Amino acid sequence: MMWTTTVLLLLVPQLLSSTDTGNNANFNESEIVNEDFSDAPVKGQKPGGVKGRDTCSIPCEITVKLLRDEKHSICGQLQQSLLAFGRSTRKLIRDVLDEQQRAQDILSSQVTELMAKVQTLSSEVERSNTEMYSIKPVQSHGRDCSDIKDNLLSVVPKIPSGIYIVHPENTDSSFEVFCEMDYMGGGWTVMQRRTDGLTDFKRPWADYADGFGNLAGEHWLGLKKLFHIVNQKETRFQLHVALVSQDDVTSYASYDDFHLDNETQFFSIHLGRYAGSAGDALRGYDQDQNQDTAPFSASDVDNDGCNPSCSIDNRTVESCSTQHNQTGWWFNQCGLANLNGSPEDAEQNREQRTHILWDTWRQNGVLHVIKSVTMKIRRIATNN
Ligand SMILES: *[C@@H]1O[C@H](CO)[C@@H](O)[C@H](O)[C@H]1NC(C)=O
Ligand SMILES: *[C@@H]1O[C@H](CO)[C@@H](O)[C@H](O)[C@H]1NC(C)=O
Ligand SMILES: *[C@@H]1O[C@H](CO)[C@@H](O)[C@H](O)[C@H]1NC(C)=O
Ligand SMILES: *[C@@H]1O[C@H](CO)[C@@H](O)[C@H](O)[C@H]1NC(C)=O
Ligand SMILES: [Ca+2]
Repeated sequence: MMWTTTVLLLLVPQLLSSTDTGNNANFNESEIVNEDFSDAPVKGQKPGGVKGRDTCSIPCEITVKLLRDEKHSICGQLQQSLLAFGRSTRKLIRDVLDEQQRAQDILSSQVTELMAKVQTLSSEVERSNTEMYSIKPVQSHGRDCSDIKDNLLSVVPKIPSGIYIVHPENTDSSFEVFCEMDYMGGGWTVMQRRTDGLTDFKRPWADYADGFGNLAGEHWLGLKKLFHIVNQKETRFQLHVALVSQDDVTSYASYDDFHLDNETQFFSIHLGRYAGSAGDALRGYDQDQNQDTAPFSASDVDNDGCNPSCSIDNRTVESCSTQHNQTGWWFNQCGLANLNGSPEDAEQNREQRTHILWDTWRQNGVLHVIKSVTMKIRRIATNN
């Protein structure tokens, strides 16, 4: 662009001066060029050969010669300039085209990249929708997954795991839950699942009360729904915590009388007797660490027993939820269990209490690195 402007600026005075020597006011570019071409081979031609309107005497002839020479040289320059201009214009156009091509190439590679990303995402979505059991909740009502299992067992030989609608006794509410029908005899209502860390568990009280996440994947069923299930008349529930370590070692902790107090009581947890292979982390090693009967805390509701503060690992802690990456749990002076932490990756800082914590599951004193956990409940047959 710069170059073009410069050429034009250089050309303008020359063109103007050519006009002065040629047909006044009636300037015709192509005429000049033509004239120049016809002049070019006539170098050294006799002065008398000048065409044109002039009928001059000798001094006039000299003037004509001078003018002719001047015109000739100007026309030569002009021709060269035009040729150069043409070359440059072609180069410029080539450059512009090249640049456009490059831009187009970059754009199309970006488009390709985006398309690939979209494809990955949609296949990811498809996979999480189809790979995990049934997408649509099964329209088979029961009070909880144990009840559904009992109701269906006489009708179908094999009951699939998946999302079912339940309607606990003495409540107005019915809602979806994930039922595990294969694991350990089936009939399990899943109340929490942590597997890939993709669901945000940094949540306020309202979310822990109502539930969040994706029932077929990571989720927290919600304290209100859980309360409805475990507080049905003449039922008793078992809580089963299933842990998987990074090395694919599994273990469990089981409690035989799991129930919650109501929301006024901040859904305090009650456990019953422990059995299992992972250790009783919910009770810990001494009374200070016991979470049995502890009320629930979240990032914005503090019932954690650190009032105003606790000393944990020589650090002053005012909020266990903050200490545990803003998750909700039945903290009691924080304690040794929090299954709502993040699935741990190997590089993560062990000093921080942000991962899935079950402090009694150790091998030779070393904590297992927990990559996934499921909390599920099932009715226990009562003797009557
Ligand atoms: C300019 O020259 C062309 C070609 O010789 C001619 O057709 C045209 O009429 C001329 N224009 C003027 C304004 O003289
Ligand atoms: C804290 O929680 C967020 C959201 O779930 C997560 O992305 C982050 O990795 C967690 N931090 C740690 C240190 O685990
Ligand atoms: C919650 O439980 C307490 C103690 O059992 C009871 O006094 C209170 O009325 C209950 N609140 C609701 C809203 O049911
Ligand atoms: C806490 O401090 C005491 C005394 O300063 C020290 O002996 C102990 O090892 C510390 N504990 C931790 C977990 O850092
Ligand atoms: Ca506190």
